[in-house]
Amino acid sequence: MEAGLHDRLHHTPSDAPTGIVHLGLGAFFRAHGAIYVDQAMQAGGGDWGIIGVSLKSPGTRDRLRPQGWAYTAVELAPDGERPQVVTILRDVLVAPEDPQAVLDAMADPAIRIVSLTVTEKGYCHEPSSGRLNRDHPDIRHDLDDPLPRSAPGFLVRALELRRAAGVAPFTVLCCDNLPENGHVLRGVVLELAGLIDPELADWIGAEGRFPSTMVDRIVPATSPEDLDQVARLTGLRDEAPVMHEPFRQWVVEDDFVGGDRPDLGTVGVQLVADVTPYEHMKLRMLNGTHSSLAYLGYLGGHQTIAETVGDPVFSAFVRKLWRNEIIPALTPPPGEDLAAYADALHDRYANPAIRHRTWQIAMDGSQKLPQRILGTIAEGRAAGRAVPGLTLAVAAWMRYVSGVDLAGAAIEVKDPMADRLAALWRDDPAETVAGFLALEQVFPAALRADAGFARDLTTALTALCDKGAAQAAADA
Ligand code: CS2
Repeated sequence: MEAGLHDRLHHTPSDAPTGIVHLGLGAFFRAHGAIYVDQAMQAGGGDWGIIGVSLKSPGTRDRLRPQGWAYTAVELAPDGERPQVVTILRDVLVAPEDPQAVLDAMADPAIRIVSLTVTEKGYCHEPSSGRLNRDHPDIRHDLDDPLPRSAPGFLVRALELRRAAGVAPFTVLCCDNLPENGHVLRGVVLELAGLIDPELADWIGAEGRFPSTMVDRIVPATSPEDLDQVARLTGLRDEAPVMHEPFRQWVVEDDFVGGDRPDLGTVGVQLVADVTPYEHMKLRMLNGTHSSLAYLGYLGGHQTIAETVGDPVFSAFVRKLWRNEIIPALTPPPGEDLAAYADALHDRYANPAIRHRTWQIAMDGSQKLPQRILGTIAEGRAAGRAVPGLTLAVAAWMRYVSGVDLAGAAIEVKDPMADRLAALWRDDPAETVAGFLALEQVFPAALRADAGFARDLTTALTALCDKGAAQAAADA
């Protein structure tokens, strides 16, 4: 064991000042944004140390604190593992324990960026429309109580403190897999602020910046076996490592308050004027097929994405999805070849070193399907293009959230709408489909009103339940 790694892991050496508060300190951010910022600081200095905030539980803070907030990030390539130690975190706060401490950190003039990875459901919006869900219990709480619970609540209350103190707003940097994520978050924040104080909303609207971003790196949840693997690899017991694939991409709209940001361009971040084509490409080609493979793969008995695309039926299925259903609806971003992008995705999925569970990706489908799959289906149908594979994927989601797999075994469904979704299952597939298509929060109006889609979905659901996931995918 080299002494340097041990020293860095247990005694954080850098005392560079903080400039970023990050909400949602999950594995993804620690394996993606945090590494980019760490490298940008190593390359060019700056005062962009990060204060991480866990919005729910203290686990990550408790594991990182004895390590001086440092952790190992392990790149898992098919030909071996490469660990590095990341020392960009300066502190970790746990919002439910002390929301005031989080607000104080966000209101500090030294902080110029608040970034977020709080997952789709953390924005408390309606996935089909992107609007704030005013009935969300956390939003109802945050309207009355200046100590917030929700991510939008923290943003609004911290901006309120900055305005009162005469401090410029921070840039809000959304790093979740939502379409036009900065734009959607801006809308949610302005709506919530408007309900609290319309003048505050005007100020945020005029002075605030919410650049959209496209983020990409496959980062499965860290498992207990991963901790052992890291210990074997580095000779050190790290209680909070992250495991990630080699590939990474971050495309960021270059629109920051006062132009103030880390020098991300030097470490490979693409700074562009319009992120939309990149977002569409990534959400529909990667996340859309990820979710499709998660539901069908799970119902077909596969534990991971690598296992699923290792099955020739699902490998052919996903290639057909890209070629016939997804790529025809996309405008490629400048310089991107979508067929090559699809081939590269297949290689990434097949990486045997990454154990990305179908069950993990299947989580929160009600929040993910609109931007990943339903938009492509709606556009395909409007253009008269057949979309049988994606329709089958939606049918597989419906079966999955019923809570019972095709062999009759229980599924542990994780979704904010889980109870409502499970209650929609009927013995008659047409009735099940009718119940699901009435969900305004999930299905866009064009699909809810499309009788042909209801018929195709019923046929797909029937095929799935009669023939099983693999045969239905082979026939789609
Ligand atoms: C995955 C994503 O869990 C999921 O829903 O589709 O986390 C995916 O791995 C990342 O977006 C890849 O960039």
